Parts: sequence; structure tokens; C-alpha cells
Amino acid sequence: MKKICVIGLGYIGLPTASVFARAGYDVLGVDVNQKVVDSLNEGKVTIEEVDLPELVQEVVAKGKLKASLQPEKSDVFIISVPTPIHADHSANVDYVAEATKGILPYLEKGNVVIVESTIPPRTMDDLVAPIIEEAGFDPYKDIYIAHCPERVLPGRILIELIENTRIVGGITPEAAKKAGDVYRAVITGDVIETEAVTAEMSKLMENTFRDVNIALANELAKISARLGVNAHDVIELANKHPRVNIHLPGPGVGGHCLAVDPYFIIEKAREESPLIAESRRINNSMPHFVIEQIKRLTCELDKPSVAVCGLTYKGNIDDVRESPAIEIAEMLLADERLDVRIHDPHIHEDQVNFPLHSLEEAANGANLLVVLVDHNEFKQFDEAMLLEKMATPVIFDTRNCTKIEDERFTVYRIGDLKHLQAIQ
Ligand code: SAJ
Repeated sequence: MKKICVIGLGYIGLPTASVFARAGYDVLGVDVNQKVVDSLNEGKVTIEEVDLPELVQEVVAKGKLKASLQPEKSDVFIISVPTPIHADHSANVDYVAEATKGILPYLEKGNVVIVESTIPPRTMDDLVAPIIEEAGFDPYKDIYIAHCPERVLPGRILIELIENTRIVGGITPEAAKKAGDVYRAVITGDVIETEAVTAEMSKLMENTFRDVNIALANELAKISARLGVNAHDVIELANKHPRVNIHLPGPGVGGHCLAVDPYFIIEKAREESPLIAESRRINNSMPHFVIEQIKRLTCELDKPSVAVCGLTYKGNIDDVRESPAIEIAEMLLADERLDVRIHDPHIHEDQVNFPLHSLEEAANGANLLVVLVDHNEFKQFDEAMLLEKMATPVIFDTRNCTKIEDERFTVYRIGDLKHLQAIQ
């Protein structure tokens, strides 16, 4: 039976380690955080994910999953550490480099080394392989080195880890085969072997495809504001065509994937990626576009009161990473002309550095209510409450998600601003 060492016990590493342990492998999870290591050894999890606490408890109790600050000799090493971005948007691959260096003392000929972290193209060949070579191995012969990007959706991680198709990119065909076999033993989805750089690019292009298409929808929203067109009607009609799928405009693109991954391509081929770069710029410009509309709406008022609804990067989650809504909230709070109150039922005050309010408090005396996230709570507001509390019943919905029945409300939507008039 094979022994597997998983480096990085985060959202991907811990579920991955648990799934291999459940399949009967002896798994060692490695993390730099002592707390993570200690709690795992007690059978407890430090991240929130459906069914994970039960699975971890079971495999730890059986002795199949253990945690440590240091790796051990293993047949397979899986690296799943974060790749954040620097301030200039270039990828920070330091954790990947450190994790690779960390396994060198335990590495033996014939071992498989898999990187699951999202990485810029050529990282396997230009960074990981040379580190292994420096330790005296021939990375193209002695060790089987591969990139296998993860593509799971939080909330469904344990299901998708087993069912999703896996792309396994080896730095040699043999490496792809050996790494592919590691997954084939435990997953039901297809395992497709390819070159490392193809696997790197395919992961990045999935998220870039989405980012570029959202940029197109956001550009349409801006064009529609200029021309007095309803972008939502345009999208609905255009999407009747069997090969057209225009995405949804919004206040910008957030999250740790779409708002980050395209930069990994740009940094490696700047001159050849103007469309990807421009799409990033368009999506990054959306918070300013939202602010401009709020200013246009409130310009006639002395000290307008604005209720902001939603801070997460998308609906029904508690994640604020790269969230355009946070950027918008901070810009509004910095504007001394405005009285701003913020509400998000999915997040805690310790996630942000400004006060949060209940919906009633935020709406109280508000001249404008701005919806920045499509949480279920905002799809059907308590209209009677809003009518009673708000000074002027005006809503600016940047997600096109609210259903407002009462005709006393004036509702503007990001793709439908044609009748926009200042609140008086
Ligand atoms: N958004 C729009 N308009 C749209 C769709 C999304 O403005 O039409 C915005 C969202 O509000 C959000 C951002 O884009 O701010 C990203 O949301 P998302 O749901 O598109 O994606 P993520 O970042 O939560 O997850 C993505 C997924 N990738 C794809 O759908 C191609 C997921 O499958 C990946 O696992 C994940 O990235 C990842 O880890 O790479």
C-alpha cells in the first residue's frame, strides 16, 4: 500500500489527504501551522466544508491520516499550498518553492511529486524541476513530476474531488502516467494525461475564459448606459442564439480565482495577452462605475444616506477575498459627503474593518439602497419595512437580482440605467 504526503492542509490539501486516507492509503498531512497540525491529530478540522469533519474524524481514528510539521519518506508527494499575487499582480510562487525544497530530504528515486496549486505556465519546468535537480536527481528520469490543477467548488469539494475530470500534466509522459495512476486509484472521474505546461494553461484559461466573458457583459452594461438600452433584455435575446452565452454584468469580479488567475498568464506573455489584460481592467473598473452612478443618483442631496447590501465576492457565501463590494463600500465610506451604513448577513464584523448594521438599521433614513451581492436574502426584500424606513425608496441593484413588486420604489439596475435621475 502506498504512502502519500500532502503538503498544505487548506481547502484543497485537507480534503485531498482525507480522500486518499479513506481509500486505504497511509497519509501524512504537512502544514507550517502548528495549530492546524495539532487539531488534525485530534481528528478536528480547521476549515469549513460539507461532510469533512466526519471524514477527518474517521480516518484519523483509524490511523490512516496523521499530521506533522515535517514531511516523511513517501511514495507520492502532493503539494497544495497557496499561490497569492504580489502587489504588481505577479504570482507569488514562494510557497510552492518552499514546499518543494521541504520534501527534498525525504525524496527517493521513483517517487511521484504532484503540484495541485494554481501556478503560472512553465512553473513545473522552470521552478519545480530545477529545485529537484539541485538535490542531485534527474527530474526527467529519477522523479515523476506533474501538475494536476484542482477545480472543485467549495461546498461540494468531497464530491467533486472524486467525480470531476482531472487533468494531469507531466514534465514527461511517464510522469503524467505515474501521477495519473495516483488519481485513477481513488477517483471515478476521467483522468486525462498531458504535458505540464498544457495542464497549467488549461486551468488558467478556464478562469480566464469566464473573466473575459464577464468583461464583455460589463462593457455591454456601460454601452447600454450610454445608449439608453436595457442590457438584460439584450442578453436574454442574444442568448436565444444556440451558440451565444453572454455572461452577467455586475459590480466587478472577485474571488481568489477569476480575479487572480488571468494575471498568471499576462506575466508570462505580456505582449501577446492584450485581450486578457483589458478584460481585467474592465472588470476592475466596475467598482468605479458603480460609484459614479451612486454619485449621479445622490448629487442633488445635501448629506445623502446610502444603505449598502452585500460585501462578499458572490452570493450566499462568506468569502470576501478580492471582493469588488468591499472596494465599493470602502470608497463610499471614504466619501465625507455621504452617510453610509453597511449590511451583510453572511459575514462577521471581524472580517472587515468597518462597522456592520442590520438591514433595518442600514435602511433607516436611507435615500438609496445599493445591492452589491446576490444573496438570497436580497432577492425578496421586506418591501413594507423598506418603505417605512427609507427616506426615499430608491434601489440600485448592481446584480439584477432583486424582485420589487411595489410601484412606489424606483429601481435602477446596472445594465438598465436609462431613466437614471438624481434623487431629490
Ligand atoms: N461573476 C459576474 N458575472 C457572471 C459570473 C460571475 O460578475 O456572469 C462574478 C461573481 O459575482 C464573482 C466572480 O465573477 O465575483 C467569480 O465568481 P465565479 O462563480 O465565476 O467563480 P469562483 O471564483 O467562485 O470559482 C471559479 C470557478 N471556475 C469556473 O467557473 C471556470 C470554479 O469552478 C473553480 O474551481 C474556481 O474558480 C477555482 O478554484 O479556480
